[in-house]
Amino acid sequence: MSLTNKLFHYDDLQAQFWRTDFPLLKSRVHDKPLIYLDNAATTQKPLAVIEAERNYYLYTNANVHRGIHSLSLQATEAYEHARTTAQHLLNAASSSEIIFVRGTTEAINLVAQSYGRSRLHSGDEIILSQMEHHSNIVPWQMLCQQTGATLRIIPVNDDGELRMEVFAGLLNEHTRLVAVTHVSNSLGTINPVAEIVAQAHRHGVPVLLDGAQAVAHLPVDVQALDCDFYAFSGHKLYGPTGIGVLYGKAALLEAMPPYQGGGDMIRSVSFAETTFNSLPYRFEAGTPNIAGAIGLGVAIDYLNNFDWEELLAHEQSLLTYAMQAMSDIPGLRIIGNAREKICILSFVLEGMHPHDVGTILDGEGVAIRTGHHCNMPLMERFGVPATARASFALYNSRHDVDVLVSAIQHAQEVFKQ
Ligand code: C6P
Repeated sequence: MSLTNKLFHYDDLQAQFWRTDFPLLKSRVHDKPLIYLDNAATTQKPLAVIEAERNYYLYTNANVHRGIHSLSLQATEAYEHARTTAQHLLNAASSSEIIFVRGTTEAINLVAQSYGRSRLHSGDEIILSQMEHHSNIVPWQMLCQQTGATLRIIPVNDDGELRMEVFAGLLNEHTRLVAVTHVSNSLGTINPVAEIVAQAHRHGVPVLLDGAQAVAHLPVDVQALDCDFYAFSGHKLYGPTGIGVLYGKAALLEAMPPYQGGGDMIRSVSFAETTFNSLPYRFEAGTPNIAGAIGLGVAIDYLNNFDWEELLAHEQSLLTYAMQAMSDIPGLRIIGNAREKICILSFVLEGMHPHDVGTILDGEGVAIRTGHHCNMPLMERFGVPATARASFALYNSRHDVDVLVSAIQHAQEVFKQ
């Protein structure tokens, strides 16, 4: 890489410009400029999102779907507008297919307990993959304990890709659901989800996709994918924590029993009987995270200002640059070399525990995540207890990669002494 290339790379200049939208990225850690590379855990928030939440509480705060007073109507309108914005992000056919939840974890638990518990029986099978986050394992294990169903697992190859030939053989007349991640949070692998859905549907099996790591990095079209459920969290998409979306096909959601009981999800209640509200309210019991939903809508609007092609090109060029720079470091092993991946780099350094790497990097102002990343079965697959993980977002640049590389080299020096 020539010096000119490093200094005047177009994507880099763009990213430097984009990062000015994110106030926290101006901060210093241990008196060093913050290099934030923990975006798979949560992204930073643009000022527009922070202000949207603040303005809601300053000017519009009221409960939704309940009052006929002006503030309540305004809050309801803003909340429902956010739902339509999320519908368009996923290209769902109707806003009634968009259910606001706390995040990906709650979305998957909702499907497991509502769809799964009402339909699965002993002898039934659920297919997951070896790269699932615990949020897409534990709810299904709990369901298996409740129903007597069992889990079947799609293995991962040495590069961190799903072994699709094994998946084909796992589908059979006992399969009731496939639940896989769109993008792996540890490996960055982009899974062939359209192919997975097509294969599962040939067996009449519905598919849930965990989109937690996908939505901020790839355009998602649930109608084109034809998936049955799609889950994501707002906070990984430049939005607030505590808000997320479950998309479900209307026909499936209509046939599912409610997940939780309470206010707003009912049509009428007597001590003899309760009748339930229509979609999507039937699955939103109690006062929702109104400010969070509004903030999420603004985060999606923020992302919509970007040209997806430009964004993809930037993040892919950053990935190529980072993969090259990291593989030049002696003693560093990258875990996750899939042909299709987003800019997430998990690595281990010879003779160093990832937690020590993380601590030394923090001293240099570089924020990465270390640990099992809620992927314990995947760590076992690769024979490591933990990895260090650098994960990138639209505001990261080659400069951030350069600082990361120097910080890793510094950590190696410290450990040599
Ligand atoms: N992964 C990470 O550092 P929640 O916590 O509900 O917003 O998201 C859960 C979740 C589900 N699926 C995938 C693929 C994920 O990556 C996550 C969250 C974070 O990798 C926190 S453990």
